[in-house]
Formats: sequence, C-alpha cells, structure tokens
Amino acid sequence: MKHLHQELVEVYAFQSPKEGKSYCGDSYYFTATEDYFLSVLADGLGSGQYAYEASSAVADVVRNNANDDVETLMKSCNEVLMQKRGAAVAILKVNFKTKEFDYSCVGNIRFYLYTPKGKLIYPLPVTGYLSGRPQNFRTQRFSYERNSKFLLHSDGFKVKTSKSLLKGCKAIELIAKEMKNEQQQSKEDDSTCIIGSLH
Ligand SMILES: [Mn+2]
Repeated sequence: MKHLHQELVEVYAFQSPKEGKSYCGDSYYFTATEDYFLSVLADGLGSGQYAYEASSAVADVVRNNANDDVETLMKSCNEVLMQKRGAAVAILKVNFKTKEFDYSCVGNIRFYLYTPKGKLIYPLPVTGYLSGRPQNFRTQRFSYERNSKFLLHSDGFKVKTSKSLLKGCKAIELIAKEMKNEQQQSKEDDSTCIIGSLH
C-alpha cells in the first residue's frame, strides 16, 4: 500500500490489475504541501497496456502541474488524451487553509467524504469519459470539517462494507487494511482505492 502522512492529511492507496493482466489500466497520483492535498485517479478505457498508457498520461499531467486548479487540470488531462484511448478522470484538491475542497469527475469514478458527524458529501460525476474532445466539466467546491474521511475509487473496486467502515471511528490505516483484504477476492476489472483522512 502506498502511504502519505502529513500533519493535515493521511492517505493510503492500493490497486490491482484485472485478472490475467500485467498492466493495471488505472493510474493515480497524490501529493501534499503545507497548503493543499491533490489527488487524481484515472481509469483508462478497457484494460491492459493501452488503458495504462491513457491513465498514466493523465497522472503525469497532474504530477507536472500540481499548482493548477482543478478545472485547469481537468482541461489538461482532456488534452493529453487526444490520440490515446480515453479515460474516466477524477481530481480532488483540498485547501487546508480554507478547509474547502474542489472536486471534478468525468466518468465512472466515485468519491465519498464523511464528516465526523456523519454527513455524507457525494458529488456525482459527469457521465462519459475524457478523450480530447470538447468537454464540459462540473467542478464543485465543498467545505469539510477536521477528521473527515474520504474514499476515491475506480469502478472495479467493490467492497460492500466501505461506507460503514468510513462512517465508523476506526483509524484510517485499519480501514485501508480491511478494505484491501476484502478487495482481493474480486479481479473482474482493474481496481484502485484511495482512502484518507483530513485533520
Ligand atoms: Mn474500470
């Protein structure tokens, strides 16, 4: 599992390829500074090498332009997918100072955030996928409270208990481990899960 731990954010991520594939068609990236946490998850269309090439190009664009805002990053992701297989793309950027986050998604990637009081924030994606064609985005801004937990996952990630795990008060490390163990049984699609808590 990949792990990032800073004063204001802790994140775990894990992924697995579709059964029999050497490439995972999902790619992700995350980083944190003093001011923000940024994460992208991309699910390349189909599976295998060409799905990987599309999704990893998206992850690279976000890595190389981490200071951009979410709307600008989504546009850059769309551009890089021209001449490639398309991808579902979700970008999350958390502003630690204002305690707000921006989120935008095109395609079948899911995001949930639970506040410690149990309020659920669940922005719906724009349907479709990015492929370099002109595209409208729906970038939304929400506020969050300290100790909110979030989950960002591709459609291949299927864990029945994820919502109840997030709502509970277990440490994020334990939740990530439980989800990973439950996940290992299903390999019908590339699967990626990014789970974190905001402090
Ligand atoms: Mn998928």
